[in-house]
Amino acid sequence: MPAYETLKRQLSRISDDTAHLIDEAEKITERVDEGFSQWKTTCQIISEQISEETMRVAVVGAIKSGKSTFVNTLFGGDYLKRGAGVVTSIVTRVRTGSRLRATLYLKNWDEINRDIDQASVLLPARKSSAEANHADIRREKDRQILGRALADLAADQLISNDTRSAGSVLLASYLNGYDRVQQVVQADYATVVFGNDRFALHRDFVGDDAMAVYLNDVLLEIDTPGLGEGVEIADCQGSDSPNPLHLAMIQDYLMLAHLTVYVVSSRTGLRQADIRFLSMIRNMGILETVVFVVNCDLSEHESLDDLSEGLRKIEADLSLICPGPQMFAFSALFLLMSQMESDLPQRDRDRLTHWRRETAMVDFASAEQGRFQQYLEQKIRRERTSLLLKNHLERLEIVAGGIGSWIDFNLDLLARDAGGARELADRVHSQRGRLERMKLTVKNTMDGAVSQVKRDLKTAIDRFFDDHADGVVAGVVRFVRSYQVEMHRYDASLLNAGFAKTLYMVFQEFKQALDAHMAETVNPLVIRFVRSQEKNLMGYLDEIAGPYGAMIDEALAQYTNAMDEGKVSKVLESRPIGFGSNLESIRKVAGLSLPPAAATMHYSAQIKTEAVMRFGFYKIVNLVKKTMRKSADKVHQEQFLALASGVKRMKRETERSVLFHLKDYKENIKFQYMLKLADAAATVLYGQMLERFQHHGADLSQLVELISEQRLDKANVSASLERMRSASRSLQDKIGDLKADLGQLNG
Ligand SMILES: Nc1nc2c(ncn2[C@@H]2O[C@H](COP(=O)(O)OP(=O)(O)OP(=O)(O)O)[C@@H](O)[C@H]2O)c(=O)[nH]1
Ligand SMILES: [Mg+2]
Repeated sequence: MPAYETLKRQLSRISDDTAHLIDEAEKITERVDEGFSQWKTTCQIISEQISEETMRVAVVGAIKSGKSTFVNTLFGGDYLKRGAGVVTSIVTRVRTGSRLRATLYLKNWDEINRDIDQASVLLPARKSSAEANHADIRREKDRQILGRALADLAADQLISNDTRSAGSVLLASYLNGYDRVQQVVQADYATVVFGNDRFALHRDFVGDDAMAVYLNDVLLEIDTPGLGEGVEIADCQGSDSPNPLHLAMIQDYLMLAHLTVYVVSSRTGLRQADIRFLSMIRNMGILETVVFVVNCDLSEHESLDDLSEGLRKIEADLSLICPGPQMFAFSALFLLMSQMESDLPQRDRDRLTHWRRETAMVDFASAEQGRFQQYLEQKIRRERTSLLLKNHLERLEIVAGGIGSWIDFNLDLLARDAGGARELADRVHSQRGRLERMKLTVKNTMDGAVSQVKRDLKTAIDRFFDDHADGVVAGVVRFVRSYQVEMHRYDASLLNAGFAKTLYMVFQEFKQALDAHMAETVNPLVIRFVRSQEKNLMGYLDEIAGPYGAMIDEALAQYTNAMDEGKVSKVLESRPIGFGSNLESIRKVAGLSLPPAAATMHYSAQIKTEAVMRFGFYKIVNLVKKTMRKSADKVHQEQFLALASGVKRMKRETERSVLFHLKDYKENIKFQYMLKLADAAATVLYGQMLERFQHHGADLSQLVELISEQRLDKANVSASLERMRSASRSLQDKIGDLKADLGQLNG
């Protein structure tokens, strides 16, 4: 059985050969034909997409559960830093490549400045300076202002290491890293590449928060077979990070993943953070793509019995969220060390030797690891082959079949004398009229269906974001309104640092809580909703198109009959026209993607600082005026009241901005994504229908003309056509064989 890589190359060659055959056919008719160019485009798209077809595997789990160690075992070496303990969480994608290379994808300046704007809402210093026009970290003045503001907060002990808010951490990281990255960040998306000998250096960048904050993600290409071409494994750090932005980054990857490996450490078992994360996965509607790997710490368990007991407990806990979980238990570190034994330092080698003495546990773990390996390989095989089969080979079959029929028909035509050819062409011509009319009907039906489906999509999206009691928007409003600020916690801060800074801290905490609500509750529901709408869309269009497959074939059969004794090749067996798993390639071709998960948190751009501050500020002025005549207690009380009213305004203003923002977000999902997707899907579908109509190839009148005018060297053309016929037949045979091979791999 040939390997996937070989099959992929075969497919690509078939596609090129088919395109070549179309070129030759074009040469014979001496003209460019619409049908031919349609076919050629198909071949071209297939060639391009085959090499990009990627199966994505997400690896998630709590901090220090062994995700990086596990991913390393898949490539047999310490490529990803273990025990990194980085604060800035980044999705690291790893795949097999021709050489060792780390590519760091940087944010662009707009993204960075937007992050900064978001994080500095209500930051006292911003009020006077860059508020009207947005912050730009490239300006020295802006960096100074931000730096001073952060230093101020630190001096007042409002931010210390354990109370630092996500916002102030982000700002501090951006400022700290600026000097080192300013040369590489660009207005457009830029990358930094560490190849071969410099590979390990990428860790200095990724491992330093101040620089890592400038990254969108990281791709490692490893020059070992790994899991094979076209498989990408993503180490998703930070699934239990308190920073909702990290969760959003992971959600973006999970959305597109074909398989999710959830790593649980046997040392800790399932914890609250795991349950939360898994509930989120469930709400996203992708629990069925999840398998569990329990990373067994061999030092932690006294015996196999003890380990088994732990595993039973984990399985029972998991079952509450994910009934009948698919679970594998082995030690990632043990496996990795065994793989790299000769390169290990003595200390690790001793550890390995020590572990090996635990034969019962080691045997159990190896058996489990083997079981997992088998599972993974099968899963990859299936996923990749079905991507190739459904997305490409079946389309190629239609095109190759079509060009084959065209060759047959023209050979038949050439066998006639000029009169016979003319007569046949006339007959065919009237049949062609029928086909053209039918094409028009199909087009109209499709157009109608697309309008309808777009109307339905709009309605569904509006309803999802409506203000009904159990909707996400109402949920957010409830969250904002019921958020309680424990005022007494800010007593000291009010006295020492004053109103404005205290309000900033209050807002930071509030924003963090609200963002967490967005990431954990709103995003999964939105994602699930969008996925279900995508599914409806595809199903609906398929339903519309399905019957046309048979109708087109019937019309083509009549067309063939009209050519009576023209021994035209068999009509393709009727196959329903459909998308299969094409959604992803439709997105790719149309350049569409859902707004990133973090988009739900971008509401703070709408917050008008003055609206929150004005009242409080007025109070403060009053306060200062009266301070002289008041007791300390009284002053404190008034400060307290000022803060209380500031908080009230903050909540009201946030609610307003969130509502405004979600409306905007809704319209984006509608117009920038779903409706465009509907159009793109319909275009693809219509193209597939045209391809089918095209089955008997180009308009024949040109060739008949050439024959009757005797401008065509019949013998010559016949010889070319004969050559093409044998090429076409061998092509179709190859397609048949490849289909069988892929089918077998898939089975
Ligand atoms: N004793 C023991 N240690 C392990 C095992 N697996 C991983 N470790 C160690 O545990 C530490 C954390 O493992 P990582 O693979 O970095 O965990 P992670 O999930 O990637 O951690 P974060 O990326 O920080 O969330 C590392 O020092 C590993 O060497 C194991 O099976 N046994
Ligand atoms: Mg890690």
